[in-house]
Amino acid sequence: KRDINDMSIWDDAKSMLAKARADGVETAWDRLDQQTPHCRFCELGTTCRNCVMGPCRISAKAEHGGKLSRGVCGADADVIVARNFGRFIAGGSAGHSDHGRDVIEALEAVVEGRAPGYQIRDEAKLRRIAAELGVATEGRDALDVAADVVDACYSDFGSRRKAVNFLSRVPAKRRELWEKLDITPRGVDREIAEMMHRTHMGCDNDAPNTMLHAARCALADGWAGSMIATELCDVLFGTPKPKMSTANLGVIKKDTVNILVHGHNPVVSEMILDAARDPEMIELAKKNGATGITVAGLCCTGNELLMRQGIPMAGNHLMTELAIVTGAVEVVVVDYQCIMPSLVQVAGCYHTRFIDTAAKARFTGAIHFNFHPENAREEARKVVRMAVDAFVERDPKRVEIPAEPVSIMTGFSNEAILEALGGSLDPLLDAVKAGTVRGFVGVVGCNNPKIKHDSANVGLMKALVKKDIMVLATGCVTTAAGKAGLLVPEGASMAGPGLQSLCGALGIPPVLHLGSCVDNARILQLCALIANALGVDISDLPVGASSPEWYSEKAAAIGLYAVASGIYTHLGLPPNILGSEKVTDIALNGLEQIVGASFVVNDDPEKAADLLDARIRQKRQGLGLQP
Ligand code: NFS
Ligand code: SF4
Repeated sequence: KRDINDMSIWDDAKSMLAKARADGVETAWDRLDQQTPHCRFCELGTTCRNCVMGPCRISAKAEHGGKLSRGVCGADADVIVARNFGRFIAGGSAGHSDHGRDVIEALEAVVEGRAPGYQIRDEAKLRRIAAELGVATEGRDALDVAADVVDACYSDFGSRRKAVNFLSRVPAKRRELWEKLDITPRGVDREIAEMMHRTHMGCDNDAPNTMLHAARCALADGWAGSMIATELCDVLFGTPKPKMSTANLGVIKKDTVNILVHGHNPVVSEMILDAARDPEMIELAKKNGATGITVAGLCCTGNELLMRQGIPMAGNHLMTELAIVTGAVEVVVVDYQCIMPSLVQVAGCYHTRFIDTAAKARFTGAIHFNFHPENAREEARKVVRMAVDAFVERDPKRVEIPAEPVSIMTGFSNEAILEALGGSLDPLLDAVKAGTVRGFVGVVGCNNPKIKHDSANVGLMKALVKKDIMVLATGCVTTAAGKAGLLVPEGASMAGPGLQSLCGALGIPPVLHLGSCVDNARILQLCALIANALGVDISDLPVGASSPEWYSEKAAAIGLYAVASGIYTHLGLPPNILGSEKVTDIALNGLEQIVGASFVVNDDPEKAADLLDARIRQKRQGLGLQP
């Protein structure tokens, strides 16, 4: 068995890994060991299962004597790797964007008066978005405006547009480049469907061409699917404002009923939180011997509720199994994405109820509540009730809560950042010009048991802030940043002198939390705002992106839309493309010539920080600034 000290950098994780072993609970690390070594063909991306003349696998190895250089249809490694990568990107784009569509549906249900419990909480933002979408707002009722916003957003998913709506936010130079390359994203579903079409046997058999469409597909995610999810959730649940909260497994309380929300779409988790805050429910909890009800977050729906409502974060991706191992969780309620099916088994080892809520994400062995906007408020009450009832079954002898929570600061939407700056970007631009802040890097994404849990996430962030590079965090990186002390103003003591002084002046942390993974759209928008203010392209900015411990299709889509938007992007481990030199070279070099940014892969966070630093240096010089 692996040494627990090599599995995570955190004490709360290590304690629970030990408890999992003692309790006979299998974790992702155990299963990774069972799966290792992985299929080499699949790792290289050179297997194809796109038709039943195959499956085929390609090998350039001498021992195969040149006999495995093409699939039955004649596709070579380049074509197969590009096709697989394209489908991978389509999968990620579909995840974010279908989530975006669900949010449109929730807003539509509000407009039609059939979503009790939901409302428009930020009407000013609704009107701002409406104006951007060309929807009339003067003298109109909020619900009428929302009805037209719903229509405009739906239209971004179809085939009738030449470009998605929020392209109006993109700097002109970038839009022209996309036009020239013919990668302007037209419609979310269209680009995803076209990716599936192109990768059918006998269609797009030219790797660079497939890669370009992968970029288009990812851009539809970033500038439409994800952006719509973010913007409309702000309308429905409020635009995040800075606030304090807490993180790590210590947020699970010994004496309260504990409900963990997991997944991505706050349309479900917001209602759970609402029901859990109902005094009647709290009274019931007290009757059962608890002092109250805690709702804590896992992964991205946790980030959504953290940003807007300040709920505590129990953990990120690799903490989801371990949170249940505390033995103090009554209910895990999930919607979709990044929810390990193993959670059903882990929950089964304790008194924990595992509840799924989405017709499109059912888990065998789970308790199902069929949530939709019409019944969500009611269903959420049933879920909370179930948690309260389960509390009496908790076995105190099996409870171990391994940490005291740490403080974190959250809520840095672009609106909040602008407000903190006094309403204009100028103070920030001045700080960049003066070199107080040398640049920005979005550190985003997941955990992956192939990498010591959070070691690269934290290592990279610490190395960057030391170089006076401000970090913008989203997704599962958030909890890592929080546990490392980087999400509080005091964390500035870990930063270089410039960033330290800026953080001190504004009372902000060196790592700003911008939200969940769809909220990477906020980072895109911020980059566009800065580029427009300076009259340059996004690729001219001293910025970068990184996903040090990524695992998912969605993270790859984010990386690709960042690159295609002009942002140099580091990955801690490569996607499964190394079986094609051509595709690998496009990702690492070719894209720089085409879209002005590329990927870089490096598993050493210190080296990654140096690479991002060198990029920022180069871009600062390009803008005529001190490196
Ligand atoms: Ni992002 Fe969020 Fe976490 Fe990775 Fe999964 S929860 S959408 S994919 S694992 S950061
Ligand atoms: Fe093999 Fe070609 Fe079919 Fe893929 S599409 S499985 S390479 S025959």
